[in-house]
Amino acid sequence: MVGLQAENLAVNDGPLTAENAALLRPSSPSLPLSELRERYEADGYLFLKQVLPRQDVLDARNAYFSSLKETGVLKPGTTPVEGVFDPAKSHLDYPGIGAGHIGGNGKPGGEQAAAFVDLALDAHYQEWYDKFCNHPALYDFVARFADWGKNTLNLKRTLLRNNIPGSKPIGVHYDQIFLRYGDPTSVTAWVPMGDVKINGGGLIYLEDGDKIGLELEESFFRKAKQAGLSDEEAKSAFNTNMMATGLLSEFPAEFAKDHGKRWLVSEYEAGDVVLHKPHMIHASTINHDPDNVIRLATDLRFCDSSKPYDKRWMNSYRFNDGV
Ligand SMILES: O=C(O)CCC(=O)C(=O)O
Ligand SMILES: [Fe+2]
Repeated sequence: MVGLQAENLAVNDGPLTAENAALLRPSSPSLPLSELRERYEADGYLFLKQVLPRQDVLDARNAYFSSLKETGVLKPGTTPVEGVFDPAKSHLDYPGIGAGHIGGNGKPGGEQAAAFVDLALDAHYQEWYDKFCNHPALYDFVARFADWGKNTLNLKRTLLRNNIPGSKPIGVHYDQIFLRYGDPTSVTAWVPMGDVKINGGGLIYLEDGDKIGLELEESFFRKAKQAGLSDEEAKSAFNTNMMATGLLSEFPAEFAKDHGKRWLVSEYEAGDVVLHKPHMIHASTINHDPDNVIRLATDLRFCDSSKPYDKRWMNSYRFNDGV
């Protein structure tokens, strides 16, 4: 495995090296549940190796890129499942949904990009995608892990994120900001759809990020209350204390340094899934895959339907859906 010395392992504002990064801790899904739960509580994440059948993930990757092929995004002579970006093209003409921007989630790109963006959105409504998002291997695992049984609800709103090499990755955030009408017990499952090299644009987690996220949330709430808002208003006012997009920062390296923490990084294999807590701070690296492989991933969110959950997440993703 290529470790932290991988060439060009970087975030928006600079390189990740042994100075400011370390490796994510992998866990086998067959470990005792008590051990897996302890890790999730202590780390804020649980990096599950091979919890989905690899071939099912590759089939979904194949379906996705087959549907986008006609836009010319793929390198001639390569197969859809490889998902190799055509080096003759500019990533600006293939903007990723939900990559550089969340919160203000309007349609990215101009005229030139429209066909690609429309098809990338369309994928969210395909049968193969619905099946993938509801894969019993993951659903059953989460139902047991969270101990929610039949109350385990897989929220319908998901984002299929295609990070083309060189495009702008998502900034620093925690998910509760976007699920703020729900109980803060939801579980996000970040699902890479294909192998992702360590410098191929995978998700990264801040060491002790759950604790820091919780502290930030409390301070946002305090500030909103001090400004004279009611509890309900304070909830929706979190955004007024941060960037308009709901992000905490566009500069992961600086953010980690300011908090005296490192980013935890990894390569991922098709079939791996990372579960993370609603206040766990994360971001993404820039896709610098040396073979120009497009990083594709989706994020699924599970919650306990017997508790309040964010109803805005019960519809499939649309542009400008206000989340
Ligand atoms: O895939 C990404 O770049 C972002 C994913 C994310 O933020 C999440 O799964 O919560
Ligand atoms: Fe997130």
